[in-house]
Amino acid sequence: MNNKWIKTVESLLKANSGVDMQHASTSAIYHAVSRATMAEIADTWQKCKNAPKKRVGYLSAEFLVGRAIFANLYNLGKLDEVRAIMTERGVDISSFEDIEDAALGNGGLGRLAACYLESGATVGIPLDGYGIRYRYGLFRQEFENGFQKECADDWQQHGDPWSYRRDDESVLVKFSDFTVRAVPYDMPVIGYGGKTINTLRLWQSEQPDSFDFAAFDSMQIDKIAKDNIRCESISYALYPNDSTEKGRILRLRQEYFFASASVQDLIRKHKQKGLPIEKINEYVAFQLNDTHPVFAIPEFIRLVMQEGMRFEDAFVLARSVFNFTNHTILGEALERLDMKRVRKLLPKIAKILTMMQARIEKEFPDGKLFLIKDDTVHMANVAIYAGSKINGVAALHTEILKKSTFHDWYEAYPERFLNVTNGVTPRRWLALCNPELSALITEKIGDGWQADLERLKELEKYADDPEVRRAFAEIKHLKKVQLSEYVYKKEGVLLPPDFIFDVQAKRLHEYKRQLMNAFSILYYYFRIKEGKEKDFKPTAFIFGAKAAPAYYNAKGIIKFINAIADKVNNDPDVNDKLRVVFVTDYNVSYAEKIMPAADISEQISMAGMEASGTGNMKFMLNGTVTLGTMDGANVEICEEAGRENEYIFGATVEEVKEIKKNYNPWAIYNSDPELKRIVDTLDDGTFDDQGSGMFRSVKESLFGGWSADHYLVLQDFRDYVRAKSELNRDYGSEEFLAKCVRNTANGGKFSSDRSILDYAENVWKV
Ligand code: 26V
Repeated sequence: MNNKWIKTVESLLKANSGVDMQHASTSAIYHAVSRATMAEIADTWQKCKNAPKKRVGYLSAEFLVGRAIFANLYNLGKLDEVRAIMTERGVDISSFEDIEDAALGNGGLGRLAACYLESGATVGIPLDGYGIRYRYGLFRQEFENGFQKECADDWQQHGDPWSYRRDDESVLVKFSDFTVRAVPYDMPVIGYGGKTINTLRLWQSEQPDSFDFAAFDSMQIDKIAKDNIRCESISYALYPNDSTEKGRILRLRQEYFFASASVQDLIRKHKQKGLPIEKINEYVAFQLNDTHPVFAIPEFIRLVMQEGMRFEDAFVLARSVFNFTNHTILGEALERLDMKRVRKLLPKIAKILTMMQARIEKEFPDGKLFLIKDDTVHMANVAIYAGSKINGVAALHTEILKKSTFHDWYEAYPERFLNVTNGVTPRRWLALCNPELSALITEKIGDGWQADLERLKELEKYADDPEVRRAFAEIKHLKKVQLSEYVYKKEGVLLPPDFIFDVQAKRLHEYKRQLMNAFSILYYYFRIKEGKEKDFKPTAFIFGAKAAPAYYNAKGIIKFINAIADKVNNDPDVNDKLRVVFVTDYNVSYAEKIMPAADISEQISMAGMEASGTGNMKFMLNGTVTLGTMDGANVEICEEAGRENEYIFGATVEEVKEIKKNYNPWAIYNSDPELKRIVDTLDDGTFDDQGSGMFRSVKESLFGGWSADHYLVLQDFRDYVRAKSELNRDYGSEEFLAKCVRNTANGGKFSSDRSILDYAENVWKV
């Protein structure tokens, strides 16, 4: 950065905080540095906005962007310079780590959206994000006696210097009972190299008129306040992935709110260019990130009909601009909305959905394909019927969509289905979070891999070079030392860096089987105590996960793992061999510290359940072997790296289907005394759930009712510990080190640049 930039920082400090650098708070300096950088990029950003080409609107209820400042400076090529300039002035920029992440997403789906925007800007595709500017993001997690406690995530506590409010581009969104103003906040999305800057536009809901004077005159202060709250409540908080029904109405309002605002915005921009509405498909494409933005389709049809088009033409036009990505086959996650509610809140949208249903009845009179059934609208069906393309997020997942989830649709429209395997941005998930490994890579293969990740292949030959293996291992050790210090400071648990770091970091869900991992810890715990694991290499089990607030069993599993951690870490018989930690408030910034320090990447979902996974890719790039099932993108990780370089276990999708025909968890439990003893710790007094009943409920999920051990924890347990023990034996050997190198070397496919180019070519045609 030049002289001008630091002058701007200093004058911003003076103007906004009335202090110089020596006396300013971290938050004030953060603000000034960010704003000075915004000024620096303003011209490029403006130029990119007016690109005359076709633009893509990525509609997503979630963008889990994390911390912006380091990634932005890195992509501008200014991070080292800024660090040096600030150090000269007595400021350590790592203090900006105290600034909260923008956690405007739950997990995989939201983080994917953030990676995709960054890649779009990097490969130079005009891709803009549209979403909601939640006042509160995903809850912050604390533990109280080992129980998860949710706290409000006030991510704007230190301001929001990375966005501009654009009042002049506000739009109105109408519900049957009231109207709100959608106010856009624009964040720059800076591509690697800084040449392209796209926009993430997040809508905030506000009252249409700032003040109701009539009400004020008649002293109806409570009415004023109520109206205000009603409007602002729409973008007040991000919904956690919950299966509960509460809050459905507000959720529906959220979905329509941002879909409508985004579509209005793009149509308005199109008209401002003086272009005819019938040609909008030559200038705009929409990607619907899961079903949350699907209201955009009937809203689009409504708006172009307002421009004078007939329904049929409007429908055909919609079909040429919308595309849809599915992210899960989990039944309870497929959105179905009560039409009674839609009619009540959004009568015009309900009418258009009904017209669409009439159209499909005419086209397919047998009723196999439908949008509305039993007065319930199936949002995924709307997206498939009224869109050009539908994609799954990994090869296996897309096959499952075609074969079962959307089989009837696939038969009717095979040409609409395609796969686009997920990816992650190598800038944040390798270059930035692991500068040590990045330096080694650059030393070996030269610069440029950051934006051309297939070049990592050139590392493959070094897998056979003992020196490079050792260098890899030394870096891994260094990252473990760094993580260990951080975890000790934050969690008060000591993880010796010479232990194996075995990590499972992802949302907590029964299908992801954190419980099976917990059981495996108890397996080693008992065996070590009995002297049966003489050669077991010391292992630290690291968990990071949030459970949806209303997901009772997920919270029970968190408490269970925390109870295990307590017991194991304090037992002198085993704590030279085992450590367990459940890190608090796992988020993007924590992930950036964890991924580079992992020796083992746990990807152990029941086959068929994890659509793709993206954490698996982040671990791989950082030289970590996968301990996993043949699920999601794990399959492709094996394809790329060679299955012999991962540790694969468990039932495959086909085997799961077979096993489920007559599955009996009791039989497994009764025939395996070691496993029985482990499972029984849930209710034999080994652990205390403080009278909550949670552990009993977790145990019942394995046996009780129609869905006994729905996710085959007991079934896969033996093969899991078989693979885990094999990994433990191999660890540290020359061959194991080679596997680590081969994982990084073969991670090229999993760059989100590749995913975005796939979308551009096969879906958006830009
Ligand atoms: C939704 C819900 C809604 C209600 C019940 C509980 C529940 C549990 C999970 C979900 C998933 C929402 C969609 C999602 O985040 N899918 C993830 O998308 C990632 C990016 O494509 C992918 O890598 C993950 O495998 C997939 O789970």
